[in-house]
Amino acid sequence: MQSSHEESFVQLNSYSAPVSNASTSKVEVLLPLPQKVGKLHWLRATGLCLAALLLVFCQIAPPALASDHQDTTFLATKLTAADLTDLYVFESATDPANVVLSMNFDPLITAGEVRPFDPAVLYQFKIDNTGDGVEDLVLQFQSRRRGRGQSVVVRGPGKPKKVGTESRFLGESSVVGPLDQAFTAGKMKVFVGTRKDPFFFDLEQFFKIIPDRNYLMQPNPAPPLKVVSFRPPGQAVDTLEPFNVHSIVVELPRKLLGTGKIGVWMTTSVKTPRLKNGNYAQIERLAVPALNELFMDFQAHNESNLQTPTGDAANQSQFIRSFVQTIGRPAGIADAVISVAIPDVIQADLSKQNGTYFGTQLAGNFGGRRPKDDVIDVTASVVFGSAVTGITQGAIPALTSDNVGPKEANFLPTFPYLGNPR
Ligand SMILES: [Ca+2]
Ligand SMILES: [Ca+2]
Ligand SMILES: [Ca+2]
Repeated sequence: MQSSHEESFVQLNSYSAPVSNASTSKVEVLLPLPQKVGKLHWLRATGLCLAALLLVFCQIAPPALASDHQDTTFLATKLTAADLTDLYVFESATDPANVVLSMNFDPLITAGEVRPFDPAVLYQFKIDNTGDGVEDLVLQFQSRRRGRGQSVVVRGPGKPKKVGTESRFLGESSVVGPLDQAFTAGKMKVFVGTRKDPFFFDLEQFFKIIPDRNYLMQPNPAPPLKVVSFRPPGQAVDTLEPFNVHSIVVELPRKLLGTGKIGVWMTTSVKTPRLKNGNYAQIERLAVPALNELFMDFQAHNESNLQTPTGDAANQSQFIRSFVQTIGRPAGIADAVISVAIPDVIQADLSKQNGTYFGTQLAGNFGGRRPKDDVIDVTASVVFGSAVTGITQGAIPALTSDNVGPKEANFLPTFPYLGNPR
């Protein structure tokens, strides 16, 4: 934990090129493969011990959660404001000509907690409308002042002065608005404030299934896995139910972003002494939910956060292939995941309606991701079931749903769509 922390901290301050461990890091044996059934009793015993350890650990440590919550030790402990959790891209409920972008960050805000925004962090939606994985438009947000009287500065959408992992402010005029109430910025409706975290997931059980995804369990414990099912309905728990999150929600005319297919991702950036030019340096990026958390070694998150979608085909695909192989499923499963989720951007088709998750790629509709989409079940059904490929070999039906779904009370039917905070 300590070394990972220091590594992240060094990278924030110096942005030394991260050392790639991608070729050597492999997902450990996470699930009992068919040929290992004979060892199941041993694995179960180990699992009980590990579960007991986890229980003890959880009682002395702060909660460890994820969709992409707490995806590196540095973000979880030193700069929670830059910890991105979920990105949503969806059709407006009130105007079919509009699209909505929502970015969540700074997770695990407890009920009633008033957590300030951090003016050191630059938040950006990045939109590629030419299909090359390079942003053509950006939307920028940054809070002003510390303490009482905070406000937020909005810039864009506009053509970035610099693409990639360094950023500068857009040159065009900016709009300043209040926190925690909707305001207008040009043709956009904007909300920046605290919301109920819309993500839902039985993470407690997920960390029993794949404990090395937990930042509190680093370096990767071995041997992981013996638990091979989510909890049944009635016993499954939405671990994120008690928590709020910071959110940026923007509703704007589709035509401001493009006319056809787009890829959207989000980034957080900070100033660093390494950049003498004063540019902001990317510290996290995120788009497709559960991609990093399910397939990627925890230790690789930091490196992935410092990359751009143009590198995903080379860098991310190997983790997906390795994971699928480790759980004993055919390579066709990995091919299916890679075809819809790489590069790591939320795809949407602005010329279409009636979006469904991965619908741009699979169904020719708007695509995108709505706050109520059960992305865990969709992803788990592809990886552990036969949802997309029709491949049944090695399927693990008990892992195809976490048996937690969206709760209506956590959402709003209209802007800003995410429910009021606890
Ligand atoms: Ca994150
Ligand atoms: Ca582009
Ligand atoms: Ca679910």
